[in-house]
Amino acid sequence: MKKAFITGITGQDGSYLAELLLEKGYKVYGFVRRVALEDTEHRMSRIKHLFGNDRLELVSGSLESYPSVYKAIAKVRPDEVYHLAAQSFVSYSFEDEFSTLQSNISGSHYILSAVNDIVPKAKFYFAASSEMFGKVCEVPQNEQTRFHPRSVYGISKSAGFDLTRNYREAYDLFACSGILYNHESPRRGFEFVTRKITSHVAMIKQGLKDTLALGNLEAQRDWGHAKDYVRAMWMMLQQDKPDDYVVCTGETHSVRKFCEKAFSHVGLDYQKHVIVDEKFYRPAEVDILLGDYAKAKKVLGWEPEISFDELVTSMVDHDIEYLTNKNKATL
Ligand code: G4F
Repeated sequence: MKKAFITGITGQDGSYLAELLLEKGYKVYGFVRRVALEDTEHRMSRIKHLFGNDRLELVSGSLESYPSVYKAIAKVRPDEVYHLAAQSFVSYSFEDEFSTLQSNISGSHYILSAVNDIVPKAKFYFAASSEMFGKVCEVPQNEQTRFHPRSVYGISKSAGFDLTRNYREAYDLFACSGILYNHESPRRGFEFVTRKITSHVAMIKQGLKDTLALGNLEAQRDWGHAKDYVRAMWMMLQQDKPDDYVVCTGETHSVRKFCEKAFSHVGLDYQKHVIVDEKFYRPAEVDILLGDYAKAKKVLGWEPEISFDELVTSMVDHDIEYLTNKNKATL
């Protein structure tokens, strides 16, 4: 039985990836912090439904400690490693540059080094990001597009991408990076703009709130569904050769457009509820992201299956249902 090791298993992508790998017959090991094990109700909410599966095991440790990462890899000896864990909220990276750089770069370095030392034949996936393109020098972006990150988060992902490529070139590790564009779902954290919008749509619809304060409504993103994107991660590790791939939908929409769709899905006019608050503006913005997934399509046979409309409506429907079941508790 193949063994997969996932960092970030309690997050949106980790939970969908764990489901996919369990369906495919893998034994799945999730690397989690001890605090998460002690607070399963909140921190494990996305994977709680998988707990009955005896092919899922959680290994406690911290990406901030090399010995802890080393011990976990030595214990599991995985065939495939998916490194998804990171401080992934771009806004926060402006507030605490140092911890974002420290945890994102060192965490990636520790795990690459441990994998290379202990299981050099394992296949490794790094969750890179379209934030690396930042102030884009071309539209659409592809694997050849030059990076110009606009946040410490983007810088940390560029460093992780370079580390991953270097382990591939210097030590022959089967190491791939997925340059993933924004990907969302009903499991998205509430701090990201899509879920902030859909959760507020639900609360406004139920009469629990009246306004939604946002920052830059003109920013454009290539938004896909996380479920489609974890499939691409797995496909990268099933190839004969390691490589890097852009994973996106090839469509871009503004935050304003997302609002319009989400509010109109429940018969509301976003213009009556959305207000702009400058405190949500970033010191440096990524104005537009639009990817070209031609390489992933050609080499992996990957294509997104869930449309932008389905993404928006499924998130709104989920949040409405959630509120209804919670007897109108706030989201
Ligand atoms: O949802 P966001 O916070 O996502 P962002 O910054 O694009 O990053 C996400 O996608 C990346 C891939 O490209 C990942 F690497 C990263 O980890 C994360 O998953 O913001 C999207 C856009 C931004 O332009 C932001 O300025 O929405 C704009 N925005 C406007 N008002 C807001 C808000 N974003 C947030 N979070 N909250 C607002 O009130």
